[in-house]
Amino acid sequence: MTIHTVNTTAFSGQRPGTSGLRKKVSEFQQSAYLENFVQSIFNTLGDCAGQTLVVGGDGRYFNRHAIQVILRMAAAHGFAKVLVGQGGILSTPALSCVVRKRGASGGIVLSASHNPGGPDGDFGIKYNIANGGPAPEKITDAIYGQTKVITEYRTSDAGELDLDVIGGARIEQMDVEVIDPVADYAALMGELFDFAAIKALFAGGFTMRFDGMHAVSGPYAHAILEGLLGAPTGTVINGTPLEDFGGHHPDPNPVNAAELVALMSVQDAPDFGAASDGDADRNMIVGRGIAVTPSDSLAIIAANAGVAPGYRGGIKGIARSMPTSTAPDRVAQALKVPCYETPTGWKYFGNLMDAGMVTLCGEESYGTGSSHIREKDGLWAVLFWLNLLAASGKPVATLVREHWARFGRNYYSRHDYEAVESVAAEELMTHLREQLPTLAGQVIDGYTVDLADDFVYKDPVDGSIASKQGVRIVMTDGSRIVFRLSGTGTEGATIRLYLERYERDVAMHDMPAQEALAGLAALADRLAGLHQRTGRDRPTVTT
Ligand code: VG1
Ligand code: CO
Repeated sequence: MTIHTVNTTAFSGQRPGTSGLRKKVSEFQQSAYLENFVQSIFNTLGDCAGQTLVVGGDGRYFNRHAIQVILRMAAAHGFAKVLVGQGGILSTPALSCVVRKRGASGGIVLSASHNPGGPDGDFGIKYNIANGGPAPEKITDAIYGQTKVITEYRTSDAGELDLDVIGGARIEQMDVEVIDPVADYAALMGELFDFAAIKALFAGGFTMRFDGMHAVSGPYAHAILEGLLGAPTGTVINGTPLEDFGGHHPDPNPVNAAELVALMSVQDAPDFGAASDGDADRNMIVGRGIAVTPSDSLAIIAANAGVAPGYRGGIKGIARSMPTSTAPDRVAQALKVPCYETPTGWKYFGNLMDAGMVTLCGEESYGTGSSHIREKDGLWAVLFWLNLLAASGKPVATLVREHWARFGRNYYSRHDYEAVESVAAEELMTHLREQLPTLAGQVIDGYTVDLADDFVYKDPVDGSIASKQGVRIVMTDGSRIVFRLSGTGTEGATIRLYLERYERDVAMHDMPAQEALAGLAALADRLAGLHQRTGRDRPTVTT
């Protein structure tokens, strides 16, 4: 085995987005494309000697190859040890858990999350810091800076390592430990939730379907739900990770997990349904005949946190991404704890959790989590709901309705316009930004605009500033229109329009969400010239 320095040329466009670098697999397959990015991470870290790194991914196409490349390069940079999940598998939350539990200096997550996989699909890579969470912008900016000036990378010429057998190996002077991808994570879940109560629930005939969407949550769900909690075999469906996710979008929302939603709509539907995404950090919660919006789910979890042993002492605060509905804010107010509004992307929650300022975090994009790790956590949310269902004895629909009756209902929807021509999308945002200074105070379609701005976040812990995080138009009655461009797409631009309307009156809680939001959607279209500029008469996906 020898360590080599290889000459290379920089690639343009290796800027990490909302959650790491995501590109088409074909782009990653270009010679040295992955190596350049990994070297840029290591260059940013500086001296890696003696450090421990955790590596794993969601099992999608290119995952195994990427891990071999990273192992050889880590060995060439003097890492003392790399922990890698068996078969190259580690869900994003499990990787966060392992980094924290084993005191690693960081981790590399290989995933494009909810984006499709396979040779024609997407791949992704993300660096997580020692707290187990996504690297903050300061670091991702530095990595990007390195990708632009890179001229060489260092690697070992060692052969392929067998990732399928648990145990130790060595590359150059570096120890490699292939670990059980589920064990540490499952143990942590057992500390947070009342497993005895959930076990008793299943023993009593409670039925559930968990849709793994052929992605990485399958092994975790099999082991925890069907193994530790005694749910009958067959509770977990699509539970074997496939390199192409069976050709589907592993995105747990009512559109892409339509099969589960249909299953939950029939008369003898299971009591509870849930799904998770490509890398298992997202979750969808479905009751009999009701899909819970992620914003409501966060609010309901916050309002009932005390049912789970890990949260009995109460929560310190909540943080939600700006486009997420304000339902959690109302709970925070009732609990007399702070609620922080951050830009989109889990990396902005890390500082707040590290500083002990918040316990629960969430995003409208089916992401919920807590300070037990530093990533959003799909199965964690599902286990929280199971704990709540066991403790309350009430069905999902009743819990949701009671929550609305107490706090009011935040009608909510996100409209995505995917693969729009980038120039048209940028122009739309510019057009909106130009109107911002004059919107406040205007009365449009019966709404009075209270605030109109392009969201700027000042991190209360380190004072760092993130600007241009989305155009928001907030009405005096709490209704909101938010526009931003996606930072995870790999084709053209994706425009996201977020709509929210608050209804205190219980008599008004029964409308279909799209109907309740139709007026705001029309207003948003008019302000942005959405349909005219994109040439589309409806969104690609509505959730
Ligand atoms: C999307 C979501 C965002 C989420 C991000 C990563 O980003 O909107 O809330 O944090 O995906 O989630 P964007 O920039 O496309 O809107 V995951 O599960 O794809 O890592
Ligand atoms: Co994900």
